[in-house]
Amino acid sequence: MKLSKIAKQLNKDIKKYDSFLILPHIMADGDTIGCCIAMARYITSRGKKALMLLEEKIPYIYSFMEDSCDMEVYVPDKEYNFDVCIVLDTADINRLGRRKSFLKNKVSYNIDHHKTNDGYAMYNFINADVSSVGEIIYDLFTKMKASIDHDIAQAIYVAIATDTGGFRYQNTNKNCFIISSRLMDYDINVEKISEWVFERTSMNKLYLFKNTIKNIKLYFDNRVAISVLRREEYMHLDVADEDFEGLVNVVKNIEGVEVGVFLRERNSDREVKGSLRSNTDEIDVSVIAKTFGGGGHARAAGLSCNMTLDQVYDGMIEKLNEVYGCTE
Ligand SMILES: [Mn+2]
Repeated sequence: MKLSKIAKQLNKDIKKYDSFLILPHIMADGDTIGCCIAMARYITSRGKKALMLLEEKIPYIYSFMEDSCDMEVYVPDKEYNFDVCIVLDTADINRLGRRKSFLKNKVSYNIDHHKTNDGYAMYNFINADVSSVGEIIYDLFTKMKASIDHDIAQAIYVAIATDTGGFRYQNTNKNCFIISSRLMDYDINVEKISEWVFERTSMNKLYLFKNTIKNIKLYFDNRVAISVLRREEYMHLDVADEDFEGLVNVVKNIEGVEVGVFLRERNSDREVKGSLRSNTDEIDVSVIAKTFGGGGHARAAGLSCNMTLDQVYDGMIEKLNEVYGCTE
């Protein structure tokens, strides 16, 4: 569907229906959170009910936006009454976790920028050429002639800024800057947002960084860097999924490294979560992630699977060996 069609349809549905459920993906990041807040707040400003329903507690670094809209953590067996369901930045319906059944028999929207998105909703808009869903939401709101306020502008800015790694990643484009400059008209405080989202390091995170660096191994003439964290290394800390975010950059940013991989055991030693980054157009890491049930973008992909860390590690080396030849 074209964006102008989605805009028209959504305008119609906001007029027609009373209650909206806005869903971010599991282990929510800045893009999905920012977009959901912007959407929920906008719908509320039109006099309708909108609830942002998260799978897990909002990560601390985004908690400064908590009051921008109605938000809750999903409670099993609780009754949620709504007419329309809007899913943002979610490549795959399974990335909704326990909330995926909400789409059944409902008017539903799926707005995303992952090329692997198969269009699981009633109305789908997928554009893999943009930096973030934040970019799409801004363009959508413009087409809808939506009125924006400070909190909506701030949320869209967070979405774009985080998915582009602070306007540093390859997906950063002209439109990111054009949109952000327009958002500045709403007096958003870039310094405050950056401090919350990018700058501070908790003691726990420092510890994770230290171990991630310690565990780095280089392969294939230093073109591949892999690091891991095992449960025994961090179980004694009060850490959440969000604390592991960005650790993959430690391996990605090593000079000369083309592929950076970060793997960790999650809730058991048979549950692995991984992040993959590519610094070259020659290697599409989403293809590698896919062989472990994951997905994502060519330069940034992720996976989550029920295998041991060693199994994933060895499988990963094997996959990379296909690309880099058998010197290791
Ligand atoms: Mn995104």
